[in-house]
Amino acid sequence: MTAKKKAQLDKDTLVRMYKDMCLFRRFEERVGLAYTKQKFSGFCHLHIGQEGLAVGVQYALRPSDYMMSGYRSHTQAIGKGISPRAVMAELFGKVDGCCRGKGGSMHMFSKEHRFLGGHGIVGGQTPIAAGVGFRIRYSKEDDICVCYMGDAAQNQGQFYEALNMAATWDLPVLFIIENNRYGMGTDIRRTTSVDHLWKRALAFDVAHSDVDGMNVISTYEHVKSIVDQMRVDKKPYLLEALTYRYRGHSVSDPGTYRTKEEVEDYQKNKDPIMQLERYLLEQKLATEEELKSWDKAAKDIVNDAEAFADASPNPSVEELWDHVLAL
Ligand SMILES: Cc1ncc(C[n+]2csc(CCOP(=O)(O)OP(=O)(O)O)c2C)c(N)n1
Ligand SMILES: [Mg+2]
Repeated sequence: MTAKKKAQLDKDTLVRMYKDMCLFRRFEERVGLAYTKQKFSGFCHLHIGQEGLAVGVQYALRPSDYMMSGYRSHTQAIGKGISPRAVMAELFGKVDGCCRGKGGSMHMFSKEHRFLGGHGIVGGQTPIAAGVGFRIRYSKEDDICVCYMGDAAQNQGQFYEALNMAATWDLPVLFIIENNRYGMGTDIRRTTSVDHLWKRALAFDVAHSDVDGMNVISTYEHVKSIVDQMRVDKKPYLLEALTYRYRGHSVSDPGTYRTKEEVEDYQKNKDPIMQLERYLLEQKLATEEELKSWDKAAKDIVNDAEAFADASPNPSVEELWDHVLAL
């Protein structure tokens, strides 16, 4: 299966995409700041730089589709419908968080929004996604399950088991490798034998391609055509999305494994928000003032989310063992 048919985007959708990318960036910037202010502790992995992919994919889906991801998934969860308030409160370990404060940064989850984690075990979401794909097939639905993973996660054995089962049983799972070129401080070229990660699909005869994940429009158009086809074919697909994270792997990262120039090159020349900004201005779909006001509106949403999370109470001691699986 190839993904050739292009989907057209109207002005309203492009503007909403822009607003969402601003929200995602501002949200993560605030999360980073809140961490340094010790409003929460533990792990914290920011998605800054990768917004074009999150938004492009989200717009290609419908609410009944499933999504799961790794631990860099605060804003993917928001894109899937969990409110910024509930995600921020979850980060702060508060009772109004989407997991009542018991999941934290790596474990955003909402059955209602079909966002099935937030997984801290690298690659751990991939067999679960195959299970969700099986459920969709068993129920004869035409939803799909998007399963994000990192470039390092695709070296995990369980991913190959999941891909094999998905291919053998025709499970509608769209595996998306967020290739941001590094797994913690390790360059992907030091750990992977292939030059393109989509080649991993060849072993299982799974349809595959790559996409420029820094460009929200290309991502949307490409993923939309894949998803539309998957609803008919009901087979898995492996997409390698080329992207880049600006911040460290987590909040404690000396960043010695890459150069300042490399990071700056992405920020100055390939930034997803900047690319859409230019497009909107060139096409006269927005003015400078409008762009600024939309970014300001994004900051307002983040202010509201943080104030909400600050005010939300800690879970009570009495509910310590509620919603916890103890075997
Ligand atoms: C099974 C397992 N092995 C190792 C780790 C430690 N670890 C956490 S993140 C990470 C790197 C993952 O990188 P990648 O998949 O590229 O995702 P990214 O952080 O770039 O989004 C590793 C090795 C883990 N959490 N789980
Ligand atoms: Mg990576």
